[in-house]
Amino acid sequence: MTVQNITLNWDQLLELAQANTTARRVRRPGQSPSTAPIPSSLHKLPPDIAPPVLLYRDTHSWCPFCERVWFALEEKEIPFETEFIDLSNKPKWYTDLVPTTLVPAAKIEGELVYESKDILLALEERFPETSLLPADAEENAIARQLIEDAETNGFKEAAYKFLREAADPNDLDTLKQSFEAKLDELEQALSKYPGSYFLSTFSLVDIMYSPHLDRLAANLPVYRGYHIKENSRYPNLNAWFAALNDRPAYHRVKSDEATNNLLLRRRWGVEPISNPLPLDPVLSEASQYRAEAAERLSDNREAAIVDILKNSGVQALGDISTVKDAIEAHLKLLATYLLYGDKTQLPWGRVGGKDNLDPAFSAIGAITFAYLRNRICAPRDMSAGAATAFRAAADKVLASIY
Ligand SMILES: N[C@@H](CCC(=O)N[C@@H](CS)C(=O)NCC(=O)O)C(=O)O
Repeated sequence: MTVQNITLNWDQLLELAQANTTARRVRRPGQSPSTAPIPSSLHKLPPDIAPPVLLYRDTHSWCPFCERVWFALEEKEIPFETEFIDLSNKPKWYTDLVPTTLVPAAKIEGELVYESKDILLALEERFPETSLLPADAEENAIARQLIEDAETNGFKEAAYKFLREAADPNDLDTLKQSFEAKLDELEQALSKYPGSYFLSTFSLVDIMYSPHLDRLAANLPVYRGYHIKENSRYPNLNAWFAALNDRPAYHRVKSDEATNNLLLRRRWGVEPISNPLPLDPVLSEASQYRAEAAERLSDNREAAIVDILKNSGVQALGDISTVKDAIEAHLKLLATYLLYGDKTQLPWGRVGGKDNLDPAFSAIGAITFAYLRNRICAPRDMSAGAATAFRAAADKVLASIY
């Protein structure tokens, strides 16, 4: 059976995908982003009650400081609403509202709080039930100090200097040493309590560091040839990453390595020294992530097609309805392949076979896959695991159509 011979329509593909994943998003037609995650605790509220927290965050879910707040809201199981702020064109009402004009900001039961650290502490104050600060008074004081330190100890600055600053090789070595000295401090701090976290339990201290350490662990190998993960100098940090990986809330809010790597180049212009798209083979093949990727593609295909038509350059290859049909046929092929995996054979040739006489048809498919593979962004469009599975499947189908 080849994947082209499975002729499910979009509704059938969506139904099959939804039978294999519980992940869902809301559609936001005509808006950016075109879909948004559903906070996992929203269902706890009666339909006519407004959530107690409104989070203002960046449209593309790239901001590490917003990720901190989102992580805490998910861990604490607080129902919340999100207002997306376009950072390239901040609305006046937002810059009037928030003195720093930065994201994140939040309204907690109507009261405005800004600065990620202050939002985290305010959430603890208002919602003490699922606490992310230790109950023990002494440890609680240490936690508060570590939270302050995370903002002032120079770790972030040393790390991003090493990562982003164009420098000659000698400078780079000095920047690396300063970064390692700071990372050694975190490695030490992680040895103070039994268990893998900064304190005796998971806490706001872990949340303060996780978005930054995640980005660095993805970016440094590709842009500086430097590894935090699997580096024997940092056993505690590696145990910490492994412990985070067991937390469902973390998987809802984190981005994948490819998103982080593509973003660094786009946003900061840093040149990679190796492949920015390494794809974890386990995540790539995991059936629940393949189903989530297929669900996203089937449910959000209309917005995807509009985006591909507008931004990939594919329009040059024919009249709009022919191009649109070719995009759609290839997207269906990808959704089917995501769902059926190795139970099917890929086309290994032009889609549509000899009957398809339009030579542009497969070219449109190739552009569609190449564009989407780089365009998908986690967790804006789908979870990190689903984004990895999506990119891996797009690569495989792309390789098969010529
Ligand atoms: N110290 C702030 C930093 C927030 C921050 O830098 N946000 C960035 C996005 S990652 C931002 O709003 N940038 C928009 C701008 O600079 O205009 C916090 O912790 O909340």
